[in-house]
Amino acid sequence: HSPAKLNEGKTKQIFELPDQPGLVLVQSMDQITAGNAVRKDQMEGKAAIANRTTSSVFKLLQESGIKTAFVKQHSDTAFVAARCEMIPIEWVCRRVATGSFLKRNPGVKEGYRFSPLKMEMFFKDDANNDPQWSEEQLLAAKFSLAGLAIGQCEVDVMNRSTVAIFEILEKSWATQSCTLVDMKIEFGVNVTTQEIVLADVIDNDSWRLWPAGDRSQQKDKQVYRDLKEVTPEAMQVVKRNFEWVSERVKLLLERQASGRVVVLMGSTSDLAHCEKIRKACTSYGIPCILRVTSAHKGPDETLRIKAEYEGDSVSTVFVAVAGRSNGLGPVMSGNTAYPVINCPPLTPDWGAQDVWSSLRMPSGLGCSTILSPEAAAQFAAQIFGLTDHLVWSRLRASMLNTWVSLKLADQKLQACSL
Ligand SMILES: Nc1ncnc2c1ncn2[C@@H]1O[C@H](COP(=O)(O)OP(=O)(O)OP(=O)(O)O)[C@@H](O)[C@H]1O
Ligand SMILES: *[C@@H]1O[C@H](CO)[C@@H](O)[C@H](O)[C@H]1NC(C)=O
Ligand SMILES: *[C@@H]1O[C@H](CO)[C@@H](O)[C@H](O)[C@H]1NC(C)=O
Ligand SMILES: *[C@@H]1O[C@H](CO)[C@@H](O)[C@H](O)[C@H]1NC(C)=O
Ligand SMILES: CC(=O)N[C@H]1CO[C@H](CO)[C@@H](O)[C@@H]1O
Ligand SMILES: [Mg+2]
Repeated sequence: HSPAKLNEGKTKQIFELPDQPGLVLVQSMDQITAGNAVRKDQMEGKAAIANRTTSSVFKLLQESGIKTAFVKQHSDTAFVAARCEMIPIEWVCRRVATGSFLKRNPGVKEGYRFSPLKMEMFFKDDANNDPQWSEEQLLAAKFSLAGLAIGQCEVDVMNRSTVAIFEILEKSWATQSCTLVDMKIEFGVNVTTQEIVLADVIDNDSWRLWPAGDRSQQKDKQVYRDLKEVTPEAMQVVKRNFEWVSERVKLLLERQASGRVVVLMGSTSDLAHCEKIRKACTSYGIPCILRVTSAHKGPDETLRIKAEYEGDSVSTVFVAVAGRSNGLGPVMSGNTAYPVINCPPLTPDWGAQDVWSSLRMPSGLGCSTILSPEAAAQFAAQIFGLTDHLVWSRLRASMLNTWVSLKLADQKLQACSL
């Protein structure tokens, strides 16, 4: 028997998965619409392209730590997602002024750069052409979805999440020399967990992309909206553009630079401390190698190990873990151009004195000192994040998730004390 259709829109159908009640199948259709379906053409293969785009983008965001409805690819044209009740708002985020923003804000020149990002929201109401809403209007609507009331906290979470999602996609597209001009997304409430998650899809229709920041080379759906006449040739151009994006979008998942953290410990008594550094590095997707060496007792070995990691052109951040007198970090720092982070495991008895061996340096040394092993790994990640968008995205998502948990913790505490 065929699974029940839960919903059908202009571009996709949603099916129940009978054996997995918390999940749905999101099926794209070979149809492209613009101007709220006034213009509607079939484009063969569009569904498959859209599927690839959504899958890659959601995978990128998911792996970064953004909460999304996406679960896994199912077929050429469909993916499995957490079943959501959709919040009927389109969140729009803009870096560069263009399109409808210029019409609604006469006088602003195309190309004006928003920093911070410009946020707008639109109520999804086809009959009224999706009117723009203020935050106050959204609050006044008192939506409740999957048992979750959409109040100030939920609105703030969506607003913040949209900014983080935009920044991650913007950084990722920059690796392909492509400017993410603007983006629109939707959130749903996961019916199982009542969490707000990024849902629906992100495909060509969801953003404007300008290769090399050049509007004339735009690869997004605007090409289709701008067509004066829909001819087979014109549709081929649109399709080729879509394919251009879906090919590029796969590259967003690829690491641009290779890097590693090498933790040097003075003795294996510091192994537990070092394992914490390794674990945190792994959470950012950074390989981490542990070595034992003492700059006091075996300086020749310390320098030999250093040379080993300088010799293969893989970018390296060294972390020096040495208690009591930290000779290791400063000796490394004085002899390599790679960054060195001191992460001394301080003991309660002499720690306050020992820390000075990591802080007070001879001139010409640039090593930093971070006491928490997790924070040392985070700092190393921030160094790699300068050139590796995948690491940067995990840092950015983690910042968002911390902000959201604080917000939810406060909300819970307020509710309890009422
Ligand atoms: N994970 C999900 N769980 C439940 N419903 C979903 C999920 N993802 C998307 N939907 C919903 O599926 C429906 C069909 O999507 P489609 O985008 O084709 O609709 P549409 O015609 O564009 O209408 P809309 O204006 O609501 O987007 C939409 O109502 C959409 O919100
Ligand atoms: C949403 O629901 C699914 C299953 O229904 C669950 O596995 C998942 O962890 C939930 N949370 C998120 C963020 O998707
Ligand atoms: C999103 O948050 C920013 C910063 O708090 C605020 O200025 C803006 O009005 C919000 N946008 C919307 C659409 O709610
Ligand atoms: C949609 O994405 C494809 C790649 O999937 C891209 O080539 C194309 O330009 C986009 N299409 C439209 C109409 O925006
Ligand atoms: C069956 C199929 O081709 N589906 C594709 C949808 O997109 C993902 C991600 O790019 C591919 O891995 C799938 O093969
Ligand atoms: Mg839609």
